[in-house]
Amino acid sequence: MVAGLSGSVLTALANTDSPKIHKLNMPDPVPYKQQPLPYAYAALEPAIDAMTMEIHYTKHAATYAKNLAEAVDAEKVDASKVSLEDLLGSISKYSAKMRNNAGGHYNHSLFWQFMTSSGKTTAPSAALMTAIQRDFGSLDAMKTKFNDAGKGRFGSGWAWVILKKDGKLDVVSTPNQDNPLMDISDSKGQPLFGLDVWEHAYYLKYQNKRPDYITAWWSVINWDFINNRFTALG
Ligand code: MN3
Repeated sequence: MVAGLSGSVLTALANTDSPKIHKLNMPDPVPYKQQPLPYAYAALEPAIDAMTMEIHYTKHAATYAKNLAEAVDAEKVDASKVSLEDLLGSISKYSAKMRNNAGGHYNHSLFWQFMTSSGKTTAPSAALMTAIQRDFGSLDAMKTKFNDAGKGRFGSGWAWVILKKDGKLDVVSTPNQDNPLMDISDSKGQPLFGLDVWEHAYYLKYQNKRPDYITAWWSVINWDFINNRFTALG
């Protein structure tokens, strides 16, 4: 994973001509296997409690990775040749098991990176802030739209800020473990960052108060990672 890599390394990865690296998808392709969590379970307290993080990472996310491996095997995908991003882009060709678990594994692999220890979060870069102001009016307006997408997602799913083909940022939400890279998605684009609004992501601490979880989440957002990702996606 790319945790801890400097911006110059990310840029170098993004500029590599390897067919496995899609400049418009990821600064570094997301591996098929679950990677170590880049911080301790308690690192995101008080916004997200340690027990929620431990169960989320060791049970929920680990299961997506395990089930993805089974689907990859059963459906004869050569993971050394097909990037996870490419798989998601043609997910309509595969089973529901592949869709749910490739999405689940990919979304969580990114989600851990979208967060950082409380108090260490920074701010959007000048370039990202310019795009936010252009496409939403202000950072607060973007946050409101994102929060509404998370609150309004009925049942389980994700809220996202995506970079669309036309170069503009937008806020969307996807059901279950779908994401905007999937060919079956109503809202397509490159995910810049996103938030898990499944109950398993917040219920121990917040119970039915999903809006409180969403509000608290902004205190642990990892702008450094997102800034580098925005540069690599552009
Ligand atoms: Mn989850």
